[in-house]
Amino acid sequence: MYIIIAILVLVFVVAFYITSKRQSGVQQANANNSVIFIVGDKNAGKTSLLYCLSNQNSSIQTTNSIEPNQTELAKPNNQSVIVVDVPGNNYQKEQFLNKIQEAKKIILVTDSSETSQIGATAAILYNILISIPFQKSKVPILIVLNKQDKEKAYKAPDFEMFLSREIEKIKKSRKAVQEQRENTNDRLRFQESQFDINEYSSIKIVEQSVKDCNIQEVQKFIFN
Ligand SMILES: Nc1nc2c(ncn2[C@@H]2O[C@H](COP(=O)(O)OP(=O)(O)O)[C@@H](O)[C@H]2O)c(=O)[nH]1
Ligand SMILES: [Mg+2]
Repeated sequence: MYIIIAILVLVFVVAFYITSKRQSGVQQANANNSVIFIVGDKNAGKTSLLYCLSNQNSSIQTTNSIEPNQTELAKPNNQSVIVVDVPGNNYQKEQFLNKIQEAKKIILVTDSSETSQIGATAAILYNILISIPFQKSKVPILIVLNKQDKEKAYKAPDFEMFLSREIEKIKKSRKAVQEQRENTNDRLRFQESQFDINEYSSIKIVEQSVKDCNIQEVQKFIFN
């Protein structure tokens, strides 16, 4: 009888040891992975970009953009990077802003043939800039002016001008609110000087066309 109990206890101990080892292994693997977010207005080309990156990789989970799609890419140094396509309805949510601290890098995609996207793009950028994780660690951001193949597509200098105008509008409306409770880490709204993206050394702007998977700049940003 005692022998049976002793054997059972031994089996439990060994099983527990094995599962706990395996779990810590998984946690370690996750810690080594870096996460990159693809954000941007609806129709900007986020999902197209993720498809190009994954090269129609079967690990990609396609949904109707309610939940994030993601893919895992192998880096030359054997580490991997997880790229997440964040759906357009998520940017205002605490949940996304809290997750920024997990992000090693952020790719902000905009349809540069649609000036109507600049307002939404500016709002996403603004929320990232005033988030505590960004202010602490200055996560590198790549702004992709997508759909350069389209005739009407604007270039980087025009984008910078439009963006600055939109950020100023956001600053003004947030200053008008002036509530203490609301986002106390939003110091940007009190900045007297006009918003200038060139003052942020961690932000880079590139012109690109995801359509034919011409995404060299994005790949450089991810893998460097
Ligand atoms: N002309 C052109 N169309 C593009 C480009 N990138 C994406 N699209 C198209 O834009 C639409 C929206 O793309 P999608 O990736 O679904 O955008 P998302 O909503 O940001 O995920 C699709 O019809 C794409 O085929 C591009 O570089 N050029
Ligand atoms: Mg999408």
